[in-house]
Amino acid sequence: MPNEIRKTGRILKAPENFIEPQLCNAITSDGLNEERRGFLRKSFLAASAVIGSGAALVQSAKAAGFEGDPNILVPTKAATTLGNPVAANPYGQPSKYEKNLLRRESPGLTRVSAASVAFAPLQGLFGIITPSGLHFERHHQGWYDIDPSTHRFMINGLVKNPKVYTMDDLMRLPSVSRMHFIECGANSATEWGNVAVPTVQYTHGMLSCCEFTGVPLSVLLDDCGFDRKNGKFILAEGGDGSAMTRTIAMDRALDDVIVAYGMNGEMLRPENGYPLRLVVPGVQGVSWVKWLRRIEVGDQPWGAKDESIHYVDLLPDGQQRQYTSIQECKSVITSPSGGQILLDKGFNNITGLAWSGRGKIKRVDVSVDGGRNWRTARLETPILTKCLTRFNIDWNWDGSPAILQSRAIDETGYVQPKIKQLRAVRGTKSIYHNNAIQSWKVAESGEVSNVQV
Ligand SMILES: Nc1nc2c(c(=O)[nH]1)N[C@H]1C(S)=C(S)[C@@H](COP(=O)(O)O)O[C@H]1N2
Ligand SMILES: [Mo]
Repeated sequence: MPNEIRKTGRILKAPENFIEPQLCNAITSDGLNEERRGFLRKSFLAASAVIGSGAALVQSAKAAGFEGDPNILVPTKAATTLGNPVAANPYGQPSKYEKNLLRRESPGLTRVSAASVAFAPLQGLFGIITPSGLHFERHHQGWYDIDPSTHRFMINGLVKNPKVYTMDDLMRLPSVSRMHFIECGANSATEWGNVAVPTVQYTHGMLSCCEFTGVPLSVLLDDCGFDRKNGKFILAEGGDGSAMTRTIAMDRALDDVIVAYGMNGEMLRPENGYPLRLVVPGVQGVSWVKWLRRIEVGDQPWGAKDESIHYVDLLPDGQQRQYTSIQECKSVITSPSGGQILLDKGFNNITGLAWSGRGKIKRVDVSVDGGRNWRTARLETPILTKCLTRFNIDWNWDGSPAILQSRAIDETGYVQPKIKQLRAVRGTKSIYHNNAIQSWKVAESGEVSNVQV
């Protein structure tokens, strides 16, 4: 890494990551208020001053004839004492210095009893896998920690042998492990109305990506002898009080849907459907039914409440788009992103995520001038189908205002649209399926904010 990068490449994390949660009250849907902004800048400067005081050490290290990194010479506590014993934390936890990297409720949304959403802190995550404890949460009626020994899963309807499975029954069957993203259909909903919530956590944080393990649904449907002629749809039903049911077409059900119990190498977390959830790759989150207790095979769609009243898109001509299940190709720059601050001109890595419900990501372009010029970003491996793909691109910030955007293209050739293009077809009344290009404005001061261009 060239030296100048080390000297100038500093992006401060969004305020939420390093200030106490209660101070986040100052962050509203309008961003930071003036007083808070001043306070944060002062804290940044204080933090830089501490880092800067290493200069004296460099002097004495040089005097001692040491040419390398003087920090190696510091007799730190870690280098001179016995460490903590093994298994002091039998279940490992993040460092105490990371305690502010949390899923959070949006300042722009009100909670309706237990039914709410907690967003994943995309600005603080690396690579493509979401740590289980930071996976976003969306519950229509709160979450449960269901005893797996009492949980039952039934398949009925147009099948020869309706069956009820225990968790033990399921875990004896052939299993697969696959990495897939899950995105709530309402992710980026606030952008339809240009609410401009302050950070990427709230614009795009109803998005996560994990390795899921479970039994292919096709294996279970075969096991029950489903009616291959008339069985055209399945209904998935959750065990919570929200009466969450979703219709899924049979060709999709037989393709890559998983009845999953595992997430990131261990059992699902209770918030994410423990002990059983449906994984429907590429399809909006609502179909990924949690606390899954029943699948019915039928010959036509059910038109349940969550597919006839909710999760439909109101179009300008008054019609509704229904069963708009697939999450179209989308991307977002996660750093630098809203709420972060660039402290210096010079080299800054731009990084983000791209995904498509229709397959693999083929290319991501990045613009730093609001979409006039585009450069192709580096895609990091692995590049998997219906999975997040991480991209990176070099950027030398000259200190003048900039507008950062990313534009993803998937293997079908579909190009992520601008917000204006999307509005021209879909209007402004939608809540769901906003996959428009996101713009982050970098001000001369280095502050990054959410804008629409
Ligand atoms: N049983 C049940 N399944 C559910 C829900 C729910 O409230 N109850 N919420 C759905 C919605 S709208 C989404 S976006 C995803 C969220 O999954 P997560 O909480 O694991 O992120 O679960 C879906 N499955
Ligand atoms: Mo959702």
